[in-house]
Amino acid sequence: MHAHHHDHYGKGAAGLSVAGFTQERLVEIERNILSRNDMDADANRRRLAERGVLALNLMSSPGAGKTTLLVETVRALAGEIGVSVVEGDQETSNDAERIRACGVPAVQINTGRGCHLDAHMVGHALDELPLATGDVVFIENVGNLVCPAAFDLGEAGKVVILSVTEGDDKPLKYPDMFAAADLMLLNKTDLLAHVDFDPERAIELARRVNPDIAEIRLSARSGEGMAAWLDWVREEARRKGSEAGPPRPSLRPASAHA
Ligand SMILES: Nc1nc2c(ncn2[C@@H]2O[C@H](COP(=O)(O)OP(=O)(O)OP(=O)(O)O)[C@@H](O)[C@H]2O)c(=O)[nH]1
Ligand SMILES: [Mg+2]
Repeated sequence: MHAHHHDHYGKGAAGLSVAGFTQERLVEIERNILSRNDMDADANRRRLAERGVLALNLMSSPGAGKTTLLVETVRALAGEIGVSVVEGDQETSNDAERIRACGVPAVQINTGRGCHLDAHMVGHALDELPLATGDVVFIENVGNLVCPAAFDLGEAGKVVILSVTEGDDKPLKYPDMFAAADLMLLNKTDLLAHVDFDPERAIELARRVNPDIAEIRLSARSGEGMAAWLDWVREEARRKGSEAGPPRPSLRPASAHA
């Protein structure tokens, strides 16, 4: 890479530089990939809407606490709402196993070198899950604050999790993620006393890139703030379920059970 050949490295029309590719060609490639993904995402969205199922796309940097939060969430909601999980990681099925240990169906997707889930992968995962009216499917994306922001999965809502150990400046450094999210969860509040993280500043910076972003502070460890998050999920699930018409039973049994 010869960054000095460019006036502003990565600042061309494509937003990145790849040796041997013109900016125009890169823009065209990106457009083709995204339009294919958007068609698959629309198919997922229709299918979920017909069945009255709420899908939430959870995104964060590695280790912000997505799986830990999901374990606590499915434990709290199981028995009350039908829940299932799609897990995205480059490698391993560790996270799906953590969910299945709670008695909740989970499908693991391994993206290999890929840095995000796409709508096609999620469509296949949905085939494996029971989808009944009023249910919630949580999708845990691959851990990073960049790639997952650009790919619509057909979900109803995007949730970004920012933990207090990551620094309160992240919304400005990764603006695409915070611009795309409907809800920001500030996680690991039990650690606030030990880190220089100003929750008010994090929220203010997130609102600069996305004035409409909702915010909940919580700790999956201590349970603080979990009630507000669970109520948010319940309300979104109720809304989706009521949009779908009369309740219908699941079309297919879960083949991804523990
Ligand atoms: N203190 C504290 N630790 C937490 C909390 N939530 C998660 N952790 C810890 O953070 C670490 C990472 O948690 P995970 O749930 O695996 O994070 P993740 O976002 O799923 O990580 P990836 O799937 O690798 O991207 C684990 O050691 C958790 O125990 C919290 O609320 N407080
Ligand atoms: Mg995880």
